[in-house]
Amino acid sequence: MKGRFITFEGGEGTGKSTQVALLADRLRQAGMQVVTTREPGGSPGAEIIRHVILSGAAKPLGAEAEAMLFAAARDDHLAHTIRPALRRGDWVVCDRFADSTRVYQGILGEVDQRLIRRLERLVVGDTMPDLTVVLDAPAETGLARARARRGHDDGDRFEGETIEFHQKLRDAYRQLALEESSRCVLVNATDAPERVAEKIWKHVVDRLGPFETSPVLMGGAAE
Ligand code: Z5A
Repeated sequence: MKGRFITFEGGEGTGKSTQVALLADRLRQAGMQVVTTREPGGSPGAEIIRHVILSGAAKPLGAEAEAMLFAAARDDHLAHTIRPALRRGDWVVCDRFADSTRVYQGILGEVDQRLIRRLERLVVGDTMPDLTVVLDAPAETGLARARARRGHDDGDRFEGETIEFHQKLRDAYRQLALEESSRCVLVNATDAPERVAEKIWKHVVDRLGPFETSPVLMGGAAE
């Protein structure tokens, strides 16, 4: 596979979708072909599974069954979107990936770690991200952003969880970033979006650069 694979992780409202779009713009300016995608979803089959999970229809089946559904969606997403793009040499920037299963189902849902690891090995294999950006913000900050964006709409399956759930989620992501520091970078997501994007860009250049592009495109505001 010739392309590069970057994933974004973090709790709700930490700004993953915002930063996926900003990073994709920046990579395109630097001359890369970029595919942006998301999980659950990102391919027609996986989008159907997304609907089933986020509607809450699968919740009564338990966290183990949800882990299997996320894995099935990921398998379709990898086969139809991610691996073809990487084979073309594109950069794939994905909003959530296998770390979400590790954290939501494995740690918060208390699904047996052996099942989580086996599913990951089976489905993801060696298509692990080259870089994972873990966005970090207090649970209250993320939830307030998500609530403001949502307006009067009901939240999805996970947005209905308690504040303690979202605090544990944050701790689990911080721990993951520490344990997998060769792949992950932890980025403070409480600053303005452009400033967060600048920090992420520096990590991308540092870990995956240099790019064959003009110094002007590589620059940007100071830290
Ligand atoms: N899930 C799982 O359990 N297992 C798995 O394996 C996978 C997923 C893959 C997917 O929900 C759910 O599935 C997710 C985990 C679970 N559960 N939850 N909750 P989703 O895709 O619908 O939602 P999400 O992934 O949690 O993302 P989000 O809540 O939509 O938030 P976000 O992408 O991190 O943030 P955003 O959309 O970029 O920004 C949210 C708002 O804040 C928006 O109005 C922005 O304009 C604003 N924003 C963004 N950045 C900033 C900054 N820096 N300052 C101020 N305001 C900002």
